[in-house]
Amino acid sequence: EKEKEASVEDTKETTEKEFLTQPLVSHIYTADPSAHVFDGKIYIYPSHDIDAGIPENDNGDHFDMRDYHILSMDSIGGKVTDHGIALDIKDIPWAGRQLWAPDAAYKNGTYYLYFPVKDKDDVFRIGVATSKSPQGPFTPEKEPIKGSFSIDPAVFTDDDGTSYMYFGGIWGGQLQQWASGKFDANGSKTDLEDPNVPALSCKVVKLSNDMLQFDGPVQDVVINDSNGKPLLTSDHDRRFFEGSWMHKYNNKYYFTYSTGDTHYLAYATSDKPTGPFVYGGHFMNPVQGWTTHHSIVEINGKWYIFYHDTQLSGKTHLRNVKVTELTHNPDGSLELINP
Ligand code: FUB
Repeated sequence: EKEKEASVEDTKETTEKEFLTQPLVSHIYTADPSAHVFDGKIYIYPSHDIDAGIPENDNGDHFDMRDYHILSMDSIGGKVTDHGIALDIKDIPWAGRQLWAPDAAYKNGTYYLYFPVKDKDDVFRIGVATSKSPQGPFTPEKEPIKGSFSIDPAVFTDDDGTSYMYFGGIWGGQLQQWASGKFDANGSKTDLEDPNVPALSCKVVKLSNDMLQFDGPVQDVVINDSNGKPLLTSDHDRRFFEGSWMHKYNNKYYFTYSTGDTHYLAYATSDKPTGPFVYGGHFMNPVQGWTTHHSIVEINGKWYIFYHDTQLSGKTHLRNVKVTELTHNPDGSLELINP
């Protein structure tokens, strides 16, 4: 009887281990997974990659996504359900092209889907859509969020109920074109183009109580090294590029992000959600494919990272989401993952 029990346990463990290395779904391409637990169920809000036939370039034009599908599962290792189209670009009145990495939040009986998309002038803005169900369908607001720009919104609600949006991305994400505060159509296509100045920062802003607007100034997410010096533009291994996320662990705020052209996931910590943050290190080595994008979530007392690679297609714009465990070391550092 004992042997039988042990073998059932072994099989369970093998199945979970296998699940943790495989794409969550293979019937569509998915990327940029923002995972949340709503009502005891795991929901994943990913980009839906398609092959639009657009040649690859540094601007990311080949990422020409047109809708979102939401995935859910009851537990890690459980069956994954695709809930179909939750939001279509054709239903967003102000949208031009490229529905990039979304995130979701819940407040007072409503679910919010935040999404970056280029407007009709080809400038990235961030929009919000609402639903009474975490799986959608979502109805978009008529206009983008006032004062929003760039890409990759990540919404974090602190224990006191205050919600913050982190957003931004350089290169194709256009953050550098907003360096003066106004969009510069002829601005740099990469960064500040000065290796010795502090690197461009991700942005953070408080959200209004109705979760539909910014409430207060857009601030820089400052990341300093352990000597209190800001990371510089030339510091490609450590500086912020795109794909931010925020989670709180042991009363510390962990700002996590992609280093883009060096393909790492890195973290920085602070005692406050708005920083300044102290650079901590890499916590995931490069995945297969150019982009790396993640979210971090606690599920039944264990921490997981949802991320993507290109295992199914071998093509950088046709990605697949995955999940694996994340370890917080006793000293507060994050254990490095070799995906
Ligand atoms: O999916 C398009 C873009 O690729 C995302 O917005 C970035 O974070 C990168 O994953």
